Amino acid sequence: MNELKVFSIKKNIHEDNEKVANETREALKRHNAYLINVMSSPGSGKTTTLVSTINALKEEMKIGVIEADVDSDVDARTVQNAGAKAVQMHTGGLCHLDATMTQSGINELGVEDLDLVFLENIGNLICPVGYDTGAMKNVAILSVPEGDDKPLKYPKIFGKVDVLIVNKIDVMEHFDFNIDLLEERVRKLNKDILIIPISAKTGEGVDLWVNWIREEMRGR
Ligand SMILES: Nc1nc2c(ncn2[C@@H]2O[C@H](COP(=O)(O)OP(=O)(O)O)[C@@H](O)[C@H]2O)c(=O)[nH]1
Ligand SMILES: [Mg+2]
Repeated sequence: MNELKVFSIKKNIHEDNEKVANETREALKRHNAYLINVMSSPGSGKTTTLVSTINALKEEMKIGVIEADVDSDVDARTVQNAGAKAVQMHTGGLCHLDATMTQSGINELGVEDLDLVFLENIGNLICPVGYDTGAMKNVAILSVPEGDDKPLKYPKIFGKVDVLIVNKIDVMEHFDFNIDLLEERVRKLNKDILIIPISAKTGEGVDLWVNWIREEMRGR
């Protein structure tokens, strides 16, 4: 098994988060690396979506993943096995990542040889959205079993992200999930958002998501 870097980070309350985030974006641009921040509840399919994405893109670009969790290294091992360069950050109980923590992740990962980097944020719909990590784009995943009412309960995240992936559409028939109603609720909060229904498991819709990434990277 490949060696995997696992390290702990702490919150730096003295840094100006916006300043550090902007510095991160500038540094990534200099290295021609594109950072996407992925946020969602635990279990909605962040890691599975990343694995599908890595499988779809790994022949055409070098991909890295910064995994952030309170504990364990299972996700980092999973994306590493899929073909990404990976590091695992431990937040010691913190429920979000700020720009300084993300910068530590980028430094540990080393992005000089990478084209595309994903940040798998800590699983929850509340804390991560308050912090600019330095990513170029922010993505949320909502899975069908979580329900179509989540934009009503957690408006901030749906109002902020560039893309909403609606995952687990393969199990739609088992849930009373109304995707039109979800879209209506999300658009009230964010008229410019791109909504992409997928099944990370079967691969349905993943091409739309992957094409969006290609387009964004072309225009960087
Ligand atoms: N049916 C179905 N299950 C999925 C899909 N995506 C993820 N899962 C399952 O949902 C569980 C949590 O997925 P994971 O990617 O670990 O979620 P994370 O905690 O957000 O990273 C796992 O058992 C996955 O196999 C999907 O599109 N359809
Ligand atoms: Mg995960």
